[in-house]
Amino acid sequence: MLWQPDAFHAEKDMKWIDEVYEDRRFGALGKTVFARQSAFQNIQIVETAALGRALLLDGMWMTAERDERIYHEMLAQPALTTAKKIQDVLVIGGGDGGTVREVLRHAEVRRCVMVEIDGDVVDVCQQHLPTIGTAWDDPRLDVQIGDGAVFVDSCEAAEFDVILVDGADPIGPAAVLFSAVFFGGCKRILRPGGVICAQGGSPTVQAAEHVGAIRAMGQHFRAVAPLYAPVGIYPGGAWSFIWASDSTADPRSPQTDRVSAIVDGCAWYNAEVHAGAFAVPNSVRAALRSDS
Ligand code: SPD
Repeated sequence: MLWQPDAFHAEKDMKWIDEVYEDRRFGALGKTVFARQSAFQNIQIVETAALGRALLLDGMWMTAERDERIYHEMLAQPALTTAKKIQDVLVIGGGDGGTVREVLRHAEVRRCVMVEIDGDVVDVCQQHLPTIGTAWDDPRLDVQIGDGAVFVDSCEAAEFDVILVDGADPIGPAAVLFSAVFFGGCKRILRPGGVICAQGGSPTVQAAEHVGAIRAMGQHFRAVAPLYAPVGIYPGGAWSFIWASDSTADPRSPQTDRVSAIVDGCAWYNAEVHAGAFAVPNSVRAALRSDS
């Protein structure tokens, strides 16, 4: 039997809010405090009982105040601590501002360009999720509203040291951000020693998409290494990121000075977490060995 909201939550008008993914539901008890249909998607802000305020796009959980730091740290910091240089950083997506916040914690970063397709997401998150996007006023940040794939094609070759792909799920407007064509474009605009890291979906609930993205990156980069972290609000709870580079740097060995510069402010990330996160589950290894 479904657990029902108790009197405390019922009085606050809290109901079950679920992301329906294929034949399963992933939910939290909460109350919708804002909803808008943008040109691209439905944007919903929910006050949850367990995780603070959260953002859903087209009914899919994107971020929540009390577990966003794990996601944003693990998307950004393994790339930022292993790239040769981190002067110029490109973030594709990431309209809640959590990823650029992580980037701009590094004093070495000179310029961070964020390209988000849906300007309404940025506006809504600035208004409703100010604890996530805390770096909007940083003068090194250049926010551009537009299609990330088109932006990549418009860049000069070797323009960025790090690219972080913080797209939504591989359905709808973000599907292109999982394609080999897109990753080929990213390779063109990365400098020697540069690193790309993309959110890679759930290794369990979205196993095919996850493995497909690893393969797509492998078509273009000499080294591809998935890494994993728990993000409780996402389908399956286990989440992935895919690190790739043409450099010979070991993805498991971060530069200690860069880690030291940011580690005290991290909720999850540290040098040991970094190394351990690159352990690849057997199910993913087996899928990568298979033909399809
Ligand atoms: N299923 C959720 C996938 C989330 C990817 N990015 C979310 C944006 C967080 N900055």
